[in-house]
Amino acid sequence: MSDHASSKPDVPGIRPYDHAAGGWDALLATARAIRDQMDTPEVVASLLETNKPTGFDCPGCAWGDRSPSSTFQFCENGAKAVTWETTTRRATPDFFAAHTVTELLGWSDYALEDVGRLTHPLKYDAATDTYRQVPWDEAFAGIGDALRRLPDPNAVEFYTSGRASNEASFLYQIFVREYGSGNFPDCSNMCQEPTSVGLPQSIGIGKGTVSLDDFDRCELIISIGHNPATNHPRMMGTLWEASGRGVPIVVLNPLRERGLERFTDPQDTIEMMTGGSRRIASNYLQVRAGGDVAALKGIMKALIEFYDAGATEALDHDFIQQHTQGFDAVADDLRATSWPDIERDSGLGRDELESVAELYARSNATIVVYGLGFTQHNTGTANIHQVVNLLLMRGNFGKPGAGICPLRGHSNVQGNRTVGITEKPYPALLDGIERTFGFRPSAAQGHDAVAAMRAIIDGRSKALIGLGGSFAVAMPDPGQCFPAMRRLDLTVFIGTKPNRSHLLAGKTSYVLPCLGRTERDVQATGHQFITVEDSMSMVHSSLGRLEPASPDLRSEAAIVAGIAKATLPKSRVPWDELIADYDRIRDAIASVFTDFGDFNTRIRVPGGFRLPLPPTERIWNTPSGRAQFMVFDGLSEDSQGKPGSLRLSTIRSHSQYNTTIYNLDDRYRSVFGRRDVVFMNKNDMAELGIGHGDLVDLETAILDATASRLNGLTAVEHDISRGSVASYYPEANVLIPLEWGDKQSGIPAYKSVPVRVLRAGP
Ligand SMILES: Nc1nc2c(c(=O)[nH]1)N[C@H]1C(S)=C(S)[C@@H](COP(=O)(O)OP(=O)(O)OC[C@H]3O[C@@H](n4cnc5c(=O)[nH]c(N)nc54)[C@H](O)[C@@H]3O)O[C@H]1N2
Ligand SMILES: Nc1nc2c(c(=O)[nH]1)N[C@H]1C(S)=C(S)[C@@H](COP(=O)(O)OP(=O)(O)OC[C@H]3O[C@@H](n4cnc5c(=O)[nH]c(N)nc54)[C@H](O)[C@@H]3O)O[C@H]1N2
Ligand SMILES: [Mo]
Repeated sequence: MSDHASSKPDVPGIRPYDHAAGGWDALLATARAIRDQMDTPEVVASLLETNKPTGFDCPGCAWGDRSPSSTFQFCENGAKAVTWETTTRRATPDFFAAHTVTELLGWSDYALEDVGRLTHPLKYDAATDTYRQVPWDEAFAGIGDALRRLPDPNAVEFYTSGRASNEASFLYQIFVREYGSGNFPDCSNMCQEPTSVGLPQSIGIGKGTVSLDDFDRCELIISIGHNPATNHPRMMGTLWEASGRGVPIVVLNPLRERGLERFTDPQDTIEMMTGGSRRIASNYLQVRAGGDVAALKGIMKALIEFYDAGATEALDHDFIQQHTQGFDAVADDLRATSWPDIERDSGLGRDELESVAELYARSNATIVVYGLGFTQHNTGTANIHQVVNLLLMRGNFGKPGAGICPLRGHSNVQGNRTVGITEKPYPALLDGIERTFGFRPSAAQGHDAVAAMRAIIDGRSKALIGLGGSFAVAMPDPGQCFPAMRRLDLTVFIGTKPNRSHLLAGKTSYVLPCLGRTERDVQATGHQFITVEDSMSMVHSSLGRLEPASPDLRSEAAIVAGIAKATLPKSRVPWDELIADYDRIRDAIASVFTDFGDFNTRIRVPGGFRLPLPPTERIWNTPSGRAQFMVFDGLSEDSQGKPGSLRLSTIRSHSQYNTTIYNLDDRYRSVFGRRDVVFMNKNDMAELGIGHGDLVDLETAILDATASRLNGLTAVEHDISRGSVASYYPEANVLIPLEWGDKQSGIPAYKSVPVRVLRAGP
């Protein structure tokens, strides 16, 4: 980009940023976050407790941790997540009395959360259009009463955002199932659902199979559709080390992301002092948005061609024979797929794909890691199948240094699933609940996120409870979702800071403030810790030590229990006993889920324990007892876009956490102080007659769908593949129809929306 940057016109807020990711600028940004949000030394010192065995689990991401003895790992965005929670600002009842909900709806997402931590339970008062303080008991009684009065438990949606601890999520799902609902829309439905659905079909479990030790031993990393310097910053240390060992790193991403190109490790004194950096990607393939199936098929086709030409070591024949099923059908499909089609749909050259196949054929231990750029597509589940096909071809499961690594989003989204937050109940879960609590929940499938929002829009669902998060803002199509929320009979949000979803108050609405991870949680038997599961299936404890933001906060687990007791006076669950001592919740978890045997002992070993992952022992819990090659007929779903449309990817800036906006900079992409931009390829711009800095409108261009528009963006020339454009989430969600997504997993295709870019009218 920088070579022609000088010839481009000046655009406010767009300044070339040429440094490697990390380095001094990351330290400075951390210092700024601390200065802006925290002003007591005790709180600043708490940062050093992040991810230590005696400290709290970082709420920033779900990347694994090194051995328990390791020192504090520096991470700019982890520090931002912590400072955002430990801020000294407060959203008090006085604040809410002074601002009507209508007024607050006009504030930006950034301004809303920046008010600070919620301090008291609140109830919406329609007469004054304000949230008013309400005593906890009154809030619980009101919610219980409203839930009991609803004629059908399945008319209530129970949303979970992935920060909730194992203990809180477990109690929540037990409560919901005893109440009689099976509706569990959750944030996992929006990020890794294709993994949860597709991976079990392929290898018998819906989780990643690698550990951090595997990264020390791998010979090749293939990294698809994620932006680790921003979203999984602790992963940068791992990639940096692998690069230092000379491991090739192949990147598939439409955008050139700085952190995937070069990284200066703030932990490395020499690099910091000399201004040095390390290359991350050895091969950077700028795939077209939505072109990953085509790219993977290209790599696999090349592999088959090497094999057919006599290089039989290109495939792991013994593994395919002993452990898999369906290889021939996949090989036939690849032979029948033409290179010109692969090149057109992937946007990549045959030579680029063949070079990757050569690297892959030479590697004895390959890890594929992927994020949302790979999952949030109409072909999300098919993408997972294809990448597993690739790994199976060379036996990359059940040996050191090899495997699959889906990057989970929220710090405990994987744990939420493990302890039973799922709209698809399975027999072992129902048996376990019956064994432990003496009731058998319904086996019926409930609503996932899209189905839940559809039911709210259609008026079939009457109430929404949100354990964290900002459901309405996270979903596509706010034009439909926002007004529908306000028609609900009851909304309840358990959160730490005010956000837009809280303001979309239904007829009766409560906002209940909870403790964050960093804060001391004291119950009847004393100071409690909670547990979480990271992307590597490691379960470990997290202990908050800070003084709570307000004496009126309660833990998420205690709030769930309060609602449950008020809703189900004859509950079979001993709520008070469980809340008094979280060890008892963990005993119940171990009773329902046999993988958690001896939970309370094993969790006290520093570093915690790993849940079983059968594919790492080459055990395949699939119907055939083998790993399954899966055919996908085709290369992409391009046909659903109107002719001439481009593919829009909605992405995160460096200064946001999902719907939480920390500030308006996106340093690594050279954007400062604004978010109203659309990144475009210069050839696409030339073809459309759009210049760098021009005002444009985006219009959805899906066949048979009504077009919605996002007006007044500034077009920014960027190093992005042809045919692809990118803009920020959540602003761009107006362009995405609710049901635009993967039919198999239900995930919205947030990364692949056909759009037109139009010059803004006068
Ligand atoms: N600081 C911070 N940390 C976070 C979060 C946050 O918002 N802020 N969010 C958390 C959550 S919940 C999640 S799920 C994760 C998200 O972590 P990521 O998966 O890294 O999320 P995105 O920013 O959405 O980035 C996706 C990447 O995919 C690329 N991409 C877009 N379209 C395509 C495509 O068609 N093919 C390919 N191969 N790539 C594509 C984009 O260019 C971008 O680099 O991070 C977690 N961690
Ligand atoms: N267009 C587009 N849309 C997307 C995505 C995308 O890539 N593109 N990504 C999707 C993904 S991956 C996700 S995960 C969703 C995010 O969806 P959510 O998880 O619903 O959203 P967050 O922004 O993480 O939630 C922020 C709120 O959580 C609350 N909170 C913070 N910490 C805590 C805590 O410890 N406990 C509780 N109870 N509450 C807390 C605060 O009140 C804060 O306002 O968005 C999805 N939407
Ligand atoms: Mo996510």
